[in-house]
Amino acid sequence: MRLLHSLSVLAALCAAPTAAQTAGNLAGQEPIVVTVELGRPGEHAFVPNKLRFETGKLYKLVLKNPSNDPHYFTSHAFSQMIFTRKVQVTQLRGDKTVPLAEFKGAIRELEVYPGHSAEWWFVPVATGRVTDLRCGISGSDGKTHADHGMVGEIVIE
Ligand SMILES: [Cu+2]
Repeated sequence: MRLLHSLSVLAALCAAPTAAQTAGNLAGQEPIVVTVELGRPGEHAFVPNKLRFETGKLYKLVLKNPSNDPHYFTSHAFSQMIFTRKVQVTQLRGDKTVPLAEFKGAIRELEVYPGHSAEWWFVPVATGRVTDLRCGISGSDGKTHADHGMVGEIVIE
């Protein structure tokens, strides 16, 4: 993991004297939407399990859980390479996704329950490749979902 020396990225994130102003600056940007499925019925996996982001861009990572089990999206290394703008809990009503709640501040991991989804809005601020993406939930067999292959890789360029 290597911190960027790019002044433009730092300026975009740090120049504003308050967090509210930073959020305001980012609010004007259209996010790049990336969707990851957390499991599928009978399958413990991230789909896709390789994610790629670029520093300085605003992303909306949609974490959808179409499976019958709760799942975590956990990567502590990744959480240290991004600036989180917000996390939104959403609900599908008809064909519209409606936000139910919004969280701001440093986020380390998310758990999404079966049939639901959450959106992690962030800007990557450091480059690197991390392989600690995993779901640490234990199944009835005593093994974690990660043991069953629910792991992944994240690259930030
Ligand atoms: Cu899981």
